[in-house]
Amino acid sequence: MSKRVAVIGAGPSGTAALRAFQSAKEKGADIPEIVCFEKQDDWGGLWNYTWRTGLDEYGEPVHCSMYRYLWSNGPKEGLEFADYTFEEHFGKPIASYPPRAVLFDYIKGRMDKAGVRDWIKFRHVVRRVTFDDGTKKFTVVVQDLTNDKELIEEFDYVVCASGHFSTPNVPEFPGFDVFGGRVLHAHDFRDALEFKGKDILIIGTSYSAEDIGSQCWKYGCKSVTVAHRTAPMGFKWPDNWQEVPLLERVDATTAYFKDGSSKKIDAIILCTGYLHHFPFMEEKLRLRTANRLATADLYKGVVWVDNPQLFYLGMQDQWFTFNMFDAQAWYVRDIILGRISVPDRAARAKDVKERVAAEDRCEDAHDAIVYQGDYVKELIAETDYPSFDVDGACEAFFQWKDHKKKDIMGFRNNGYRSVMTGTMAPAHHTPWKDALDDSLESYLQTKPGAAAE
Ligand code: FAD
Ligand code: NA7
Repeated sequence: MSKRVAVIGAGPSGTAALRAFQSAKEKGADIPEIVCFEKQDDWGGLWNYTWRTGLDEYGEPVHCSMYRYLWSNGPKEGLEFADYTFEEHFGKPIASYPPRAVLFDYIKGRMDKAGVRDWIKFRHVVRRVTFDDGTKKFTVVVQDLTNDKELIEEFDYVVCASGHFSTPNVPEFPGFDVFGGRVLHAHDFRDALEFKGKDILIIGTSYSAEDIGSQCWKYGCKSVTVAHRTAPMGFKWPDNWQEVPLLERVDATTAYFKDGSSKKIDAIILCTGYLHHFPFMEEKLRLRTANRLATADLYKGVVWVDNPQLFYLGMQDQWFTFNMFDAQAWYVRDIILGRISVPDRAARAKDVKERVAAEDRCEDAHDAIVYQGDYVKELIAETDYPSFDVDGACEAFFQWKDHKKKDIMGFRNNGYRSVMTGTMAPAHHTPWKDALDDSLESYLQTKPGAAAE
C-alpha cells in the first residue's frame, strides 16, 4: 500500500492507532506507511509525567496535566486493554487503582511488545494541517524541536490524537488580580505538599476538583473549600472539607461566596476543566466541541463529518478510556484499510445528531456509563479487536460509583474482577489515605492472596 497516514500524538489514543495497524500487519495485511508525530520525548501522553509547568525547554506549552501521587480515579478493570492484560504485563494480579507510574508502565509495556517505537518521531510538534480539495491530500507542517527544522509532508489520512485535557479552561473572578496567594489551574498543579497546612479554595466539582482536593487533604492541607457553579459533589467529606456556592469575589486574603458566606484562604485552584484546542488544524478541519460523550461533528465518534480522510481519537468525555481508544483505533484502521465503508455526508451528520440526542436522553451517571459502553460494543463488533465483556466493565463502574458514595476517601481500597482474565483484584497492602509512597515499586508489593474489600 503506498498510502501515508499521519498520527498526531503518541498518548493512549495515538498509540492505540499504531497498535491497531501493527496488529493488522502481524496478521498479513498490507498496511500504509504510518508516521506518528509526538511533541514530547516519550510516549504515554498525559501519563508521561513532568515537573514542568507553563512552557517546556523548547518554549512549547507543557502537555502534562498529571501530578505527583495521582492514582487511577476509576477501577483499572474498566480500562484494561483486551489484547494485553494487567496480569500479562505485571506477571501477577495487581490491585484496582494503580498510581500513575504503574499505568504508565502498563501502556509502555504493550507498545514495547508491539515494536512500533520507530514509527514515531518524538520531539516533533505538528504546527499546521491543511487539506487540498483537488489532490485530496493533507499537508502537515511539523517542527523538529531538537534540530529546530521544519518538515512539510503530504498524507492521505490524518488521525488526530492530541488529547483534550491539556489546554486549561481558565475563568476569571473579581479580585484575582489583588489576591495575596497563588491562583493556579489544575493543569499546573504538581504536588499536594505545596499546600500542606494551608486553607485551599477549589472551584469546580468534577474529577479534578474531587481528586486534587483529596490529594491536598491526604498530604495535610488545613482545609478544603469547594465552590460549585451548578451543584455540590455531595460526598461524605472529612470534617475540614466544606462545599459552598460559587465564588463571587476575593480580596487579598478572603473569598466571598454567592450565599453571603466567606472564608480566609491561602490559595485558589481552578478545577474548571479543559478546552478542545487544535490550533494546528485549518479552520475547515478543526473540531469544536464541548466535553461530552457525543462529540460534535464526528461520525461514529471518530470520522470528521466534512472529510472522511480525517479522524479524531479519544475526543469524548471519558468513563471508558484505554479500551475505548482501542475500539476507535481499530475502527479507523479498518476504514483506512477499506474494510469498513463510510456513508455520505448526510448520513454521517444524521449519525452525529442521533448520538447527541441519545446522550441527551441519559438521566444520570448510570445511563451515561451504559451509553458509552454501548458505543464501545458497537465499534468492536465491526472489527477484529478482541471482544470482551463490556457489560462487566460497566458493572465495575457502577460498583465504583457506589463505593465513592459510601466512602470517598476509601473507595480506592476496593477491588474488582477483570473482565479480560476473570481474576479478582487483590487488596492493596495499605489503605489509600495512608499510602504516601506512590511509586511503582511500592504499589507492586501487593499482599499475595489477599482479597480486596
Ligand atoms: P493524551 O494522553 O493527552 O495524549 C495526547 C498526546 O498528543 C500527548 O503525548 C501530546 O504530547 C501529543 N500532542 C499534543 N499536541 C501535539 C502536537 N501539536 N504535535 C505532536 N504531538 C502533540 N483516564 C483514566 O482512564 N484513568 C485515570 O485515572 C485518569 N486520570 C486522569 C487525570 C488527569 C489529571 C487527566 C487530565 C486525565 C486523566 N485521565 C484518566 C484521562 C486521560 O485523558 C486518558 O487516560 C488518556 O491519557 C487520553 O489519551 P489521549 O492519547 O487521547 O490524550
Ligand atoms: P471537567 O470534568 O470538564 O469538569 C469541569 C468542572 O469545572 C465542572 O465541575 C464545571 O462545572 C466547572 N467549571 C467550568 N467552568 C466554570 C466556571 N466558569 N465557573 C465555575 N465552575 C466552572 O474537568 P476535570 O478537570 O474535572 O476533569 C477532566 C479529566 O481530568 C477527567 O476525565 C479526569 O479523568 C481527569 P459545571 O458542572 O459545568 O457547573
